[in-house]
Amino acid sequence: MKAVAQLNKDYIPTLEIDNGKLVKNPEAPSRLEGVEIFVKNNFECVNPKEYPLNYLYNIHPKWYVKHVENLSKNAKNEYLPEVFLKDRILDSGTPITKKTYNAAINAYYTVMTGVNLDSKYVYILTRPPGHHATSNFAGGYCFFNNAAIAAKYLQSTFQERICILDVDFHHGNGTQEIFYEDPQITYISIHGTPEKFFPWISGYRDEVGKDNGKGTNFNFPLDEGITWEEYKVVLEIALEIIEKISPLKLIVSLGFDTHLKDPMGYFNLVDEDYKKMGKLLKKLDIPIIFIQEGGYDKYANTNAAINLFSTFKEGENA
Ligand code: OKP
Ligand code: ZN
Repeated sequence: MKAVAQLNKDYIPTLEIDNGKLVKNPEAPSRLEGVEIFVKNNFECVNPKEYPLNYLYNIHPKWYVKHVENLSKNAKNEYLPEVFLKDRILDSGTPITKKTYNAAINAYYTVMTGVNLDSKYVYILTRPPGHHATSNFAGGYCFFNNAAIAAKYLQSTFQERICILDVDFHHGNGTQEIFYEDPQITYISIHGTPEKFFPWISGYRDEVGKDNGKGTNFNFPLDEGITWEEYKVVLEIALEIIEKISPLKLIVSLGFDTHLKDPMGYFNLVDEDYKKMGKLLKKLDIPIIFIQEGGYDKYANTNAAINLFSTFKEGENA
């Protein structure tokens, strides 16, 4: 197992609006600092390298990247949108600071470094997260869609099928939208039902893909309070789909906000459940690239990571 980490510790959004009130923004580097220590002590960990931006432009048009850059460079203190469509930010949980653009670009470098590592299992530990960003809208703390960039890079380089399994508590509306008509990239998500939880607008069962991509999008919305017994049944269905497709690589959009202790997610998985999740993923015997998404309790995140990855450390020198 190899890893690449870049937590952008100078990028600390402080605010978001929740229920009409300014509240503390939980998407801070501290949430992943325990995970980073674990990774550095246990995996071969490389430094991110710079890459040209063309693989970013395969997902996000140049004008959108420039737009994020401009909002960021012009930000005084912290910018929260007032007119969503004009600002191309979906929600009030995605403030922009002077450091936002650099952090999102650094995350891109980290993703590109990770997808080019020579190892059966790779962990890309970075932030800001990506799965809520569409090709031309930011949202849910996300600006550039890290998992989509990785998937598109692999698919176009190797002309092979790629699967994305999104286990963050929140539906990855951005990733779904980006690949909705793409027959080569399958998106599968297990998440809190959008009837009750962010991002509200998508993540329903009947969203199955469109045109050539019909049948390559799978949503498994679940109620709050789900424990491993119930989660496992759905995860096994998702893994059967992946097995059938037999992709060149599996990308896991990895959110730890499914943990009982997480303040933003409402499932009830506990530490040991992530070990079981890891075992099921490893049984697939398909190369996996894990990309960090959510997870907002520092201790829950650390314990989830230790348990999940314990299986991948053992045995073979993959
Ligand atoms: C990001 B990820 C806005 C509150 C909504 C957004 C949650 C974003 C989760 N008023 N909070 O998928 O972990
Ligand atoms: Zn989430």
